[in-house]
Amino acid sequence: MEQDTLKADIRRLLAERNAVLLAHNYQRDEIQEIADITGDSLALSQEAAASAADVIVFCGVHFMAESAYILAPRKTVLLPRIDAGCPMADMVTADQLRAWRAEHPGAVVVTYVNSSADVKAESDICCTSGNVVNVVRSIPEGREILMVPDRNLAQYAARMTARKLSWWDGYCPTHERLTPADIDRARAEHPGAPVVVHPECRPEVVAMADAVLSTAGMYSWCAKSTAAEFIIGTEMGILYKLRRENPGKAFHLASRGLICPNMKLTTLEDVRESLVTLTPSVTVPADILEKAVSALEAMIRIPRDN
Ligand code: CIZ
Ligand code: SF4
Repeated sequence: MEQDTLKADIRRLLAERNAVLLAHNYQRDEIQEIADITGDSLALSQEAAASAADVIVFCGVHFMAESAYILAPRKTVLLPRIDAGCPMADMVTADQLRAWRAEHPGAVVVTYVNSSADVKAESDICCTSGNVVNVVRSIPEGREILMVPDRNLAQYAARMTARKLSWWDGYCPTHERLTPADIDRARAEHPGAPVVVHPECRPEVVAMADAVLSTAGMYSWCAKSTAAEFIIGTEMGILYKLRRENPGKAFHLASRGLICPNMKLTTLEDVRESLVTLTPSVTVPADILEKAVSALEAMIRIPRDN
């Protein structure tokens, strides 16, 4: 089917179903183009909760749809590709976290939103890349802090807050691929362009960057900057909106490896099919939801730091 026909079909079905289409900043260009709202996982979950729609079509990965359901359990939350997961979220299980926690009585568990609902349910507070620094600062000095699952985000937060943290050994395979040699090469190709990277990158890459930001932070930083070109160290989907919102500026991906296969799974055909069948839907069992919602709500009360 032609893209235009597919898009028209999707818009019609969205209206018929009283549905809203949310797309993560790492989704394919055509998905972002047709979405009602694009954003990071935090912004999208909040939009899901605030929306008057009966159905949320979440174009992203599984943990994001779970978070949307946790914050809006009366709505139908569709994840057009149920196989779109996050390898980093899968690197820690609820059993593993319970066992780690048991070894550290009294510790505060800070869990990155890139985690399953089961893991969130074992946590005190969640964080995103947009508020991790403020979340850590909100914890009283002297309390032990355990962070899951991202070792790179945890090391970034430890450096920014000068706090001692313990971290789980998880990582994002996509961001992990970006190396200091890639940054050197990009800087040689684009002299003077600021290097803007995500805190999921390795600490040695983070140390080389001019700015370390969430995707939401990157949009506002690049819009405000007077630079004419930028080297971007996060998943390539971010380029769509950066280029559209900043027509006079050039954005170069720091490495060709910055593609998340899971974020690229969802196609227009999948979205259309999902709206026709109202499947696959994502739910969270009530006992898990009850515990996970307090960690997510605690996170939402902490303002963004970027
Ligand atoms: O929180 C998110 O949506 C992710 C995965 C990245 C970011 O920095 O926005
Ligand atoms: Fe997970 Fe990394 Fe893909 Fe985000 S970019 S969904 S953290 S694997």
